[in-house]
Amino acid sequence: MTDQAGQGSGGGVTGDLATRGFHVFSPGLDPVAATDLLMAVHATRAFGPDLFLDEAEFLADPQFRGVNPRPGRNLVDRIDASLDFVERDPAIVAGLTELLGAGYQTLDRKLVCGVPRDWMPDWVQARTEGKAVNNLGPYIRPEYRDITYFAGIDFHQDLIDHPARTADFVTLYIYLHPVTAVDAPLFVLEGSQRLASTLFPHDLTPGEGDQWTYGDGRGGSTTVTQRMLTGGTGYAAVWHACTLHGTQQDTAEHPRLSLRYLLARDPEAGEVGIDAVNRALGGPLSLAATRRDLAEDGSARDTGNIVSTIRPADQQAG
Ligand SMILES: O=C(O)CCC(=O)C(=O)O
Repeated sequence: MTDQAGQGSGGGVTGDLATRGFHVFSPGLDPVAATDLLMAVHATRAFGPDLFLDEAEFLADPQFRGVNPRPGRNLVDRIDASLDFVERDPAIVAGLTELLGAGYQTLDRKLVCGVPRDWMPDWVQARTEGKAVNNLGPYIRPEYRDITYFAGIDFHQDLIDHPARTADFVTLYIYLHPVTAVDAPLFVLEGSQRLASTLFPHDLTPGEGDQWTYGDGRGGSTTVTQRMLTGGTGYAAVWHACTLHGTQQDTAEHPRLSLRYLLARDPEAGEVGIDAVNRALGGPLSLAATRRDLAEDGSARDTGNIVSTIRPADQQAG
């Protein structure tokens, strides 16, 4: 087993993003406020199998695009609980200001649900088996698509959803309850940001213990270290848009509920932390096309799923 090196903040937000590709805020955010939000989320619907469409309803009009939260259909914008415990937390604000500038921009904020396998109808399980990106939005009733639902997602960069955009943004991810190995914790590949933007699915070969060899498709490669991000209510981590990360399917009996923000550099700022981080990367900061696993209709082709091959015994706390 590796040590718990990643659970704290090694070199501050900018330093950690430069060396590791991610930073864990220690201590995390107010657990009472996070629990208030969690309870408010649970009050909005019965989390369980009834979230799903019937197969016949799905087949009548399959929709693979436009199934995530969006303006006008985003639970965080109408929920009866405050997000100030995140957005006004002094350590979060200071860290993001150092990294992105005082006028950093919120590109997106939403709730993410890791869906337990037991909830999934057989026909959905059959459609998601072996797929790399199991965003369940297409199979969820439209009125519940104000949250993103995952049955795991393979190692990817968050640049994946932003073709042609520069990697001038980060993801802030917050657990709303304790997350252990069975609750679909985030796995990050420490050091993977070094290869800058690369095409999904990624070239990853398992190595010794928690190491992987990661190729950039341009002739370069590096060794990266798998870290599992587990923690209590209010656990908060931030990662670079080029840092590889993913989740396995939730194997607990309850969903994993998290908050996810995308936060971008202040366009008016002078030199900020992410500029130095990005100058040190060994490759392009954007890609015109970020993935090659999608069919014409937006559905995912069967490309396998690398993160799901990590066995529980190999899981190392990050
Ligand atoms: O919450 C999850 O299961 C996956 C989240 C993730 O990787 C992402 O939002 O980029």
